[in-house]
This record gives sequence, structure tokens and C-alpha cells, in this order.
Amino acid sequence: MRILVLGGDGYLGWPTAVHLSECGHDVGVADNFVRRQYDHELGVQSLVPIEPLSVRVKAWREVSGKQIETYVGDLTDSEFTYRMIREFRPDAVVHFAEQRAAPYSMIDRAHAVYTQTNNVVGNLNLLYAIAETNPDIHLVKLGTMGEYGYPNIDIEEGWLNITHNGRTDRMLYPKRPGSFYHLSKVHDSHNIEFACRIWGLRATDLNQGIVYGQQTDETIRDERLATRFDYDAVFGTVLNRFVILAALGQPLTVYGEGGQTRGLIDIRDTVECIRLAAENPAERGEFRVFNQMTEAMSVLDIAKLVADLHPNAVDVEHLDNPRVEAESHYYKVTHTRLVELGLKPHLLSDTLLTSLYGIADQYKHRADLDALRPGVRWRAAAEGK
Ligand code: NAD
Ligand code: USQ
Repeated sequence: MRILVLGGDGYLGWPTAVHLSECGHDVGVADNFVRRQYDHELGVQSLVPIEPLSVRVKAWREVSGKQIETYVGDLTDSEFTYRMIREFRPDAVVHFAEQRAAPYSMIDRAHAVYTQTNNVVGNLNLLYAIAETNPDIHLVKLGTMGEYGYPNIDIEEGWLNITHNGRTDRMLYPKRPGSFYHLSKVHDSHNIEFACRIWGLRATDLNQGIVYGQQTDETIRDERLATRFDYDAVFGTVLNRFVILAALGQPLTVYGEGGQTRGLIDIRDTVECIRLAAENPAERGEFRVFNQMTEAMSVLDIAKLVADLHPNAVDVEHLDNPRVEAESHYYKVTHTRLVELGLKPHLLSDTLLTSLYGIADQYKHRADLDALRPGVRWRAAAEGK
């Protein structure tokens, strides 16, 4: 298949691109490098050094003999998006190319507006480019488990059968997300479902949980193929961040009680889920939703696990929660559809954590300790700060 990976210079996009290439697909990647720009803005860098995209692509050619085409541009630029879809002629487009940090979207008005404009407009340009170029192209879109929020009922895979006043319908599962970033994904999901309904597009919305890990079978083949590993309080996600805090000898920062339960997934499963979704496309007109997570754990349990398995003594510290979120809640999620397609999950094991400890230890000298404490507060706008 010809598969275009949008956001192919990012944490997940790059490992996915090389995985799909390794599996025999013709792969193109697109990126505007804005993720590298956020690092400059925040004064931080990936803990593991990463090469420019041009070097990564060259290294992959040397290591595998396979070519990856690159498109440098911004999805909010419709001319770029249309040209890329027309030139590459993909069978599937994997769309990772969005601003993905909840705290970044909550810094202030400008960052919230940027996040929603970048994400919603980029996705809408892509929907039009697919519809007008070739409506047969399968869109594989990265959504997030956080779209659902944390309701007091079981979470289904995207859709819910509802009986109300004696009548029954199949509706999109109700959404109650927890940041302007997570809201942007809800807006995307609605736009995609509408495009499937009116234009007969085919789409898979992957509601992914929090990803952990840094290496895949392909990226370990050469250090120039490494993907990013974030630890700062804006972009660092909880498990990766706790592993790096432990390596630095810093306390693990549990926000509030730590009863927040989240879906998790190993980066090696992420790239495999994308392959499975791409190789088994949705039907024309179908808006298909998969919950892309393999296990659930509370933040406090994640902290305890990281601390217990670490060779050094690690403290767990409860901070005032900078976010507005339930710190203890019901959480039961259906996530069977990717397993039905053949996913064999890697569950969080000592082996993975031990190898992550090694990576964190090797590069801990690159961390900026000033970037560790959370500075973005969800309530700030209403508190006049
Ligand atoms: P990332 O920021 O590392 O990668 C996203 C890439 O998209 C970056 O390289 C960035 O430069 C690019 N990009 C952003 N806006 C663009 C635009 N307008 N035009 C072109 N390129 C653009 O993020 P990631 O962690 O790899 O996440 C990828 C996707 O997966 C995101 O959509 C995110 O919401 C979703 N996701 C991530 C996680 C996670 O834990 N990392 C979990 C669930 C879902
Ligand atoms: N948390 C802590 N301490 C920390 C960091 C986080 O207690 O030092 C808590 C947060 O308060 C939150 C939970 O851990 O309750 C998860 O936070 P996170 O920053 O790891 O994850 P989140 O903001 O939800 O966003 C990440 C990715 C995003 C993706 C999402 C999947 O950045 O792109 O969409 O995970 S999900 O959470 O399923 O929505």
C-alpha cells in the first residue's frame, strides 16, 4: 500500500513511518517541524537526541535499503495539503500532525486558539483534499481516549446504543474532555464522522491512550533513527516523565490524590495498531472508532510501579493538582477491536521499564531541572493570573 504519515517527524509518527516501511509499504512522511519549534519556545529538548528528518530518512535508506518520501509543509495550508495528496496518491493517510499537549493548549488564550486552529483546520483541509482528490483513500486519524472524559458508565468504542423514551438509536458516544487540546480531537471526530456520512469517506478514529516507551524494532537499528523522549511538565507524558524523574533522583510528581485512571499503550503496540488499521480499511461511508489502549492504571499506581522497580530509592510527592480533573472515578473501557484484528499487546512489564531506565540514565545530563515542575494551571484564566 501507499501510506502517507502526517506528523512523521514526531514522537509516534517517525517510528510508525519506519515500521510501515519495514512491513513493505511505500511510505511518505509530512511535517512542518512545529514540534521542534515548541521546544525552542519552552526552552527544552528531547532527552534522547534526535536527528533532523533529512538525516533520519537517509539513515533509514542506509539501514533498510528503503526510501521514504518527504513533504515539508503545514496542513493548515490547503494548497500544500492538496498538492501532497495529489502527488503521493496514497491508499491510506495516517494523521498524527496535531498539537498534542493538554498543558500547552491551556497556557493562555493564544495557545488554546492556536491548538484548535492548527488541529481542526488542518484536519478539515485534509478531509476536503481526500474528498476532492480520491474519496477512496482511507483516513487513519489519531484521536485520544481523553475525548470521552471519565464518565460514570462503561466506555464503548466510539458508538453507544441508546434507548430513550422507548426509542432506540446508535449515537456517537457522548464526550466530556478535559482540555482545549482534548476538545480539538472531539471537534475532529465530529468533522470526520460528518465527512463519512455526506461524502462516503472511509475513516478510522483511533482513540489512543497515553503512550510510553522510546524504542521500536526499527528505531533501535541505528541511533540516528531514535525518536523523541519528553520529560518536561508540558510535553512529557506521565509514565515517560516518571521514569526520567526517577533517573534524575527527583520525586515523582503525582497531581492531587493520583486516583486519575488512564489508558496506556506501549509505543511498539502503537506502530502495530496503525499497521493493522491501515491494512484492514474501513468501508466506504464508515466512521470506525477503535480504543487504542492495552491496559488501565491510576497515576498513583504508575508512580508506585516506577518507584518500586527502580534500582535507586525514589520518592513520590503529591502536588496540588494544576489541572481540573476527577482524582478518583469509575473507569471501564471496551478495547477489543484492535485485538480482534490481531494486536498482541505488550503489557507493562519489568523488562520494558528496566530498558527505559537505561535510556533515561544514559541521557539524564541533557535534562533541564527547571522544566520539571508543572507551571500551567487550568484555572488561571478565571483567576486573573
Ligand atoms: P508530536 O508532537 O511528537 O508529533 C506531531 C507531529 O506533527 C510533530 O512532528 C509536529 O511538528 C507535526 N505537526 C503538528 N501540526 C502540524 C501541521 N499543522 N502541519 C504539519 N505538521 C504538523 O506528537 P506525538 O506524541 O507523536 O502524537 C502524535 C499524535 O498522536 C497526535 O495527534 C496526538 O494527539 C496523538 N496521541 C498521542 C499520544 C501520546 O501519548 N504521545 C497519546 C494519544 C494520542
Ligand atoms: N500527571 C501527574 N503528574 C505528572 C504528569 C501528569 O499526576 O507529572 C497526571 C495528569 O494530571 C493526568 C494524567 O497524569 O491526570 C495524564 O497526564 P499526561 O500529561 O500524561 O496525559 P494527557 O495530558 O492526558 O495527554 C497525553 C498526550 C496526549 C494524548 C493523551 C491520551 O500528551 O497527546 O491525547 O495523553 S489520554 O490521556 O488518553 O487522553
